[in-house]
Amino acid sequence: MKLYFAPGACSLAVHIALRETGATFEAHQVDLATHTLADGGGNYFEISPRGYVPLLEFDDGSRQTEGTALLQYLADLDPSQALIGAPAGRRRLAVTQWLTFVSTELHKTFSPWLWHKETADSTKRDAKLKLAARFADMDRHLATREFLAGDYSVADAYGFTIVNWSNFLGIPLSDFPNLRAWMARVSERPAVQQALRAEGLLKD
Ligand SMILES: N[C@@H](CCC(=O)N[C@@H](CS)C(=O)NCC(=O)O)C(=O)O
Repeated sequence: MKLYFAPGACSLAVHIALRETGATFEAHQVDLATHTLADGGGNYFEISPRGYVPLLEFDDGSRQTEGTALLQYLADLDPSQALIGAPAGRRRLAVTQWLTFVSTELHKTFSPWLWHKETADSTKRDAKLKLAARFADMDRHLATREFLAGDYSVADAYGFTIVNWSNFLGIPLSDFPNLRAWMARVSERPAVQQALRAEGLLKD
């Protein structure tokens, strides 16, 4: 498998899941400012017509996108399904609920601001207010739990990736101690450390 990623982008969640499940993969870096491949400058739109990461390319050359779908697929490759839970089970429902929450309530509130610094101040203000309300929800939820859906899951990898964008945009998490403790717990996982290091986001 090949993973197309950009450092710290939402593709980091898929990168983490690949490492958590021990899958064999090659990582190909994309420059999202120019939509070119970092290793050779090829046009990324020829690989991903929307120009988005993450994208997984399989050994037969077929390509699939949409982070939440890729995370569920990768979690299911592990026979234990520890990162997602059994089909039709309550844990599966909780994990997919949190994946959807992260995608629709957090990810798409942060972007396009994250990728377009010229975003109007009024839009940034609205985004910050909505994110603060959602972070407060998560903080309450995490007051009595270590992870979003019981044990660690792909929802935590995705949530960590997106909440981490607060650092890039200078959004303080000081009002959310349980959220910060959860971020720290997720960041300590060896697969997360490896993915952050491989993307150049952690220095020795
Ligand atoms: N619906 C896609 C969205 C992916 C997405 O927003 N990717 C961003 C990085 S986090 C991107 O590649 N942006 C580049 C662009 O907008 O040109 C998914 O959930 O996987």
